[in-house]
Amino acid sequence: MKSYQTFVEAAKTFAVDAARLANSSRKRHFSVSSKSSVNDMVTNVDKETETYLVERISREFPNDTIIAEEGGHRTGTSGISWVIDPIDGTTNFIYDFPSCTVSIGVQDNDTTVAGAVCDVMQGDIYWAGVGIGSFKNADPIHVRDGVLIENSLIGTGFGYSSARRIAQAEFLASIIGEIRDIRRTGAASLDLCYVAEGRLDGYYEVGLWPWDFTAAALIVTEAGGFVLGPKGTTPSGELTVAASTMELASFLRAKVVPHLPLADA
Ligand code: LIP
Repeated sequence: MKSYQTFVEAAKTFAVDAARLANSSRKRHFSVSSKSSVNDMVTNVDKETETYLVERISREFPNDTIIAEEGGHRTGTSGISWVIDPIDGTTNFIYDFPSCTVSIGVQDNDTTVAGAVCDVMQGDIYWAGVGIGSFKNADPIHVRDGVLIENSLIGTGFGYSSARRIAQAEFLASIIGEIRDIRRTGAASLDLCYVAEGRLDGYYEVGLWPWDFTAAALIVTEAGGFVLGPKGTTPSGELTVAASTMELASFLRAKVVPHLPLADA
């Protein structure tokens, strides 16, 4: 098997090149269609960027599995999986709102060993490898230290069905008085990278997909942060939590879990 460093470098290169491709289409007219609901949109740029990534990964890593948001799945034999979101934050991309990324996670069986998240509009590349730390471009990044729960800035997001969004907003109202404030960027992978670099103290969301969080969860933990799921430390569609301290991560999980399945449509 290739070294994990090979996957780190490849994920970074693929993410940067795919983000450049997506960004070149940003000012051009593009087609928009909806998926699970009228709010769950996808553009031809999502699909073209995914096709680019699937073709490049398949060419350079022909025996690896690919798991991709817009359906570009390939089944491999190597035990290595590439988990890709061609544009995380599609709504933002459509509105030219500055928060969308290309996210690429690499897993060895079920363990994430490399992750790269490229901010499409800013061009910044967040990346990490298991055991080597987290970086933004060439600079090491680390979570913000010493935050108190009542002073914490928390990111979150909302799903696509009205029932789910109402339940998520009602939950948010129940905790917003116990924290500093919330931020809602519209791209889970970027929220998680913001935790890794200290722009956010914590983040929680229900209803995500593996391509939203696989790469950025590693970037959080390699930056000294903590990632939790509904039980244990594996994030999932049921619940993804990240924070600079285990105390804050545990606080957020303890608040959300009694309300699950918050994500139910
Ligand atoms: C988005 C997530 C975001 C969530 C949005 C949406 P997409 O992913 O990154 O955190 O709140 O509802 O799911 O669909 O833009 O790739």
